[in-house]
Amino acid sequence: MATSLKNLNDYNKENFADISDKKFGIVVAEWHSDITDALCAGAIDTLLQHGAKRENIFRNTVPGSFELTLGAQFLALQEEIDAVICLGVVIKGDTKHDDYINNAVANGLTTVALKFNKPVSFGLVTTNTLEQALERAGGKHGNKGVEAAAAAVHMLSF
Ligand code: RBF
Repeated sequence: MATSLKNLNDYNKENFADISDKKFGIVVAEWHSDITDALCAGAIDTLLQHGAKRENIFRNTVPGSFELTLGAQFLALQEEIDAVICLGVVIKGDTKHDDYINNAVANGLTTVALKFNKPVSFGLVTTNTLEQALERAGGKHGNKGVEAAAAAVHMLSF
């Protein structure tokens, strides 16, 4: 699906299942919210393009990316939710906070997916700079929200 320097919407949609009755929970971190809002817009557009109904897409916010895991768990617990899409941006700073957050989110979301047996997408943009994050939220490196939503739809077709 994704490769560098490519705009990333060239996955094969034809094999995807009908998602017109599927319900999606989206969890959006509020840190760098201008960027996470763009990721979320890309995710929602993608779900709609694949046939999801707007009223079946539920957007929730959490303070920061570290909280994506618990937000995902709250949603995955709800029986009617078929898949969860998690979106955040973590930018490297002077300390190792990014490592701790990124690893916690990757491990946490994996655990939630396996515990609830539901797709939980990892839409966490982890970059060295703000510019690199913008490039991945509708810029020259595509929109990782689009990819996270497409991954959820793909997994519902498994
Ligand atoms: N949350 C993000 O979503 N992106 C960040 O880049 C980010 N940087 C942080 C840097 C530091 C030093 C700390 C302490 C937190 C940061 N957070 C960031 C917030 C984190 O995900 C979480 O919301 C808070 O630590 C509260 O649990």
